[in-house]
Amino acid sequence: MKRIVVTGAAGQIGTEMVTRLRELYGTEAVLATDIRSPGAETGPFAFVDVTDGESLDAAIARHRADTVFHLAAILSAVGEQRPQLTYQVNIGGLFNVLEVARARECAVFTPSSIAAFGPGTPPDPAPQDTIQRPNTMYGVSKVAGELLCDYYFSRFGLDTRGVRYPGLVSHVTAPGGGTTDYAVEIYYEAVLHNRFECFVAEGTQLDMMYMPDAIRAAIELMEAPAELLVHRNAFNIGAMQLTPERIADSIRRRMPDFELTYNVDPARQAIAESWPRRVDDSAAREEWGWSPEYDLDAMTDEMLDELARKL
Ligand code: NAD
Ligand code: AKB
Repeated sequence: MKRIVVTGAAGQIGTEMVTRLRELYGTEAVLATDIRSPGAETGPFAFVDVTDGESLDAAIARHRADTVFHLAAILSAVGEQRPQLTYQVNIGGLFNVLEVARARECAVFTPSSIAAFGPGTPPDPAPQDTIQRPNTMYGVSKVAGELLCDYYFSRFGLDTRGVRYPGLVSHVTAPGGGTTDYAVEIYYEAVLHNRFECFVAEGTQLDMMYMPDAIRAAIELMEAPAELLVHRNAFNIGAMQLTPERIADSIRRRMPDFELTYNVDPARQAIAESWPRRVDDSAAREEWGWSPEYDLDAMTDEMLDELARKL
């Protein structure tokens, strides 16, 4: 992995992925791309819409890339508002990335999500290999993406790899319209107003992960010896199982008066309830040594410190 193109580089994951990849491989080695400009100019950037295969191909060829981190996507909540766009970006965009990577001989990292599971999946824990019948367009696109990546590996020998991310918590770039966004917003509101009105219901448990662990997972998977990988494109990875009240309790260690109330959004609640409460990530642990570093309180401490500085 020496010359890298990142799609969706201005997003919640992309911003921090680009920073870390540039620290590891050098600023000029990493071309950030998106349909919107990144907040800060930290190195090479190009406007690339992943639904435009020619422009994607031109960027990858010009950069002489050997690896693509494909992060451009529409997330779950926006996905239910705009299912047709979600299909075009998440499935059409991935197809373009795989086709260009096939022609240009690039390795490809594509994140899937806990959204690739559905109400029929055993919820606690969701096994690595199990029933996947999601009922959101985002989830449908993620299952299709996992299968497409498997197909390009088995049919064309393309080095495709990926993880099923849980909800990601971070302080650098705001999340882009998902269901787990509440777990980010709760920290912003704690720092700004010492209270938070939560759009998912009390007791709703989902897997979550702090962004530094998520970035490290992607890079470690891409650096892992290929012969170790059985589940190439859809490794369950977990770190912590959170409910709104567990996060609030962690915040109250430092802000005892922090107030949590609920105003449930039925659309996002329904999405959350269709996802598992926990994933079994033993395949990732066994095949490439996955292990999270952050627990809830360590994440809370860093989120509150960083947001207090930023806000
Ligand atoms: P995000 O919404 O923050 O960022 C996505 C980026 O893609 C945005 O900057 C957007 O401008 C860009 N984009 C949208 N349409 C595009 C197009 N047609 N061409 C090029 N760029 C386009 O999303 P994220 O949280 O950074 O997610 C990145 C990937 O990780 C996605 O595949 C997502 O499904 C997956 N994922 C994220 C989470 C999470 O909690 N953040 C969890 C599971 C999986
Ligand atoms: C979302 O909520 O849509 C994402 C995800 C879990 O894929 N954060």
